Amino acid sequence: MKIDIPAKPVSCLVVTTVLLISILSVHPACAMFQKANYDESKVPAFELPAVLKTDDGKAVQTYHQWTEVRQPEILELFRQHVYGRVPDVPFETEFEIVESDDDANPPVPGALRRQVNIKVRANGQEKVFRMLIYLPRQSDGPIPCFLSLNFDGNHAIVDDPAVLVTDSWVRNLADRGITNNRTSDSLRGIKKSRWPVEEIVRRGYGLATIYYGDIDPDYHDQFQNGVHAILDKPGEDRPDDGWGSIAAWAWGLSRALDYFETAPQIDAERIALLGHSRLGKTALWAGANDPRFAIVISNNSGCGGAALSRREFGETVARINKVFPHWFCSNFHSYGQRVNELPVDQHLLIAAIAPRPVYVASASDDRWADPRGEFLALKAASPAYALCGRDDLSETEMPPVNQSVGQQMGYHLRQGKHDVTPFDWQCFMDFADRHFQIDAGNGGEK
Ligand code: GTR
Repeated sequence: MKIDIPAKPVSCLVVTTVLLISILSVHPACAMFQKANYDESKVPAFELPAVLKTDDGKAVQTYHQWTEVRQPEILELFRQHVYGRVPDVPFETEFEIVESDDDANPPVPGALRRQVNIKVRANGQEKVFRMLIYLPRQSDGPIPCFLSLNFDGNHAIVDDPAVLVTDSWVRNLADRGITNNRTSDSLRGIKKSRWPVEEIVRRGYGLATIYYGDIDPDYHDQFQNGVHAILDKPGEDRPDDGWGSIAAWAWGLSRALDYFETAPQIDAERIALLGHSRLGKTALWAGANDPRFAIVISNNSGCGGAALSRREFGETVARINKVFPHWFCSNFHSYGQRVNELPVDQHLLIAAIAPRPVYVASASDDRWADPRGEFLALKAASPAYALCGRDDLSETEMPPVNQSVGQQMGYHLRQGKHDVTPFDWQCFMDFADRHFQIDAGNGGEK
């Protein structure tokens, strides 16, 4: 006997859903429903804003015109349209070494540990963020350092029972038992694969890190907490170019540099700033803004970092603003459907670091971050380096995987996923060795 299943209500539902998704996917406001493009042939034609031309069309031909006119103009455009502007209010900083260890058997062989509270005061309020520092025990003079924010708390980067645990807001990690936005001792060392501390100090470098959520918690709370809360002028409406979280994290990195300038063991003139992913976006913005950072390194930073927005490959401006509205200023939110109208693209962010050494690292499986767009942005920043009399990137095509190229502008495409691996670190340290004149075979001595 044949049984007729009443198909109508089901198909009605399916048709309605499909229809709704189709409508939503073409509606400009619905970036969430748009599928990411991973097809190179579908990358739209675009024209990048010129590196060596001012906004009003004047050619930039000398080093002086670069540093005095175009570079400040680029920074200002990024402040106004992308990351936002730090409020111009007076603030004070104080540094307190809260823990230091000269243990004969240190948890990280060959390393001294320091933990420093960076206290910032403004508008009658105070915010404290804590920096963890490892330094090589053997050194002849002030030590060059890598500085990098971390995602999960200082205690997560290393198996060291003495590292203090943050009580700031953290992202929940249900599989690790973190469900109330507070971290715990049980996360000690969970991210150690990304932080080869022993190897870093063996090569003669210090490593300094701050939990990024100590500076500004990574969720949208209308900028009520973190450093926004103490620097924003009380009672004033937020301007459309008010600073977002990336600008806040970047500002915090400059406060770490303020500390290095007071610490005789550390060479504040040889600081390599490094960041991964959203913190790679942050490293680029911090490095562009603060010329005291001697080297700037972006790892897998993608959209809003090293990747060209106009390619609309992987993550797009529309999507990033939708999912992470607090990272940028509100002016940036209006560019989702008109990236070609942005007066900047991300090659200008890299160019703004010139003439200082810059390194961009991509990963082959990290299509969301658009590895090719990262390479092309670095390449497109080259004229600024050439004008400054520095080596620009001579490669015209992406190098094969796992091959580091470039002198003043370094690049590699690591095989694998979105991550920071020992291979990445090896390339970053080799790059820093070259620029800081460190002989790697010599235990890090100059
Ligand atoms: C993703 C985001 C990216 C990237 C990454 C990260 O969700 O879309 O822009 O920054 O997070 O920071 O881990």
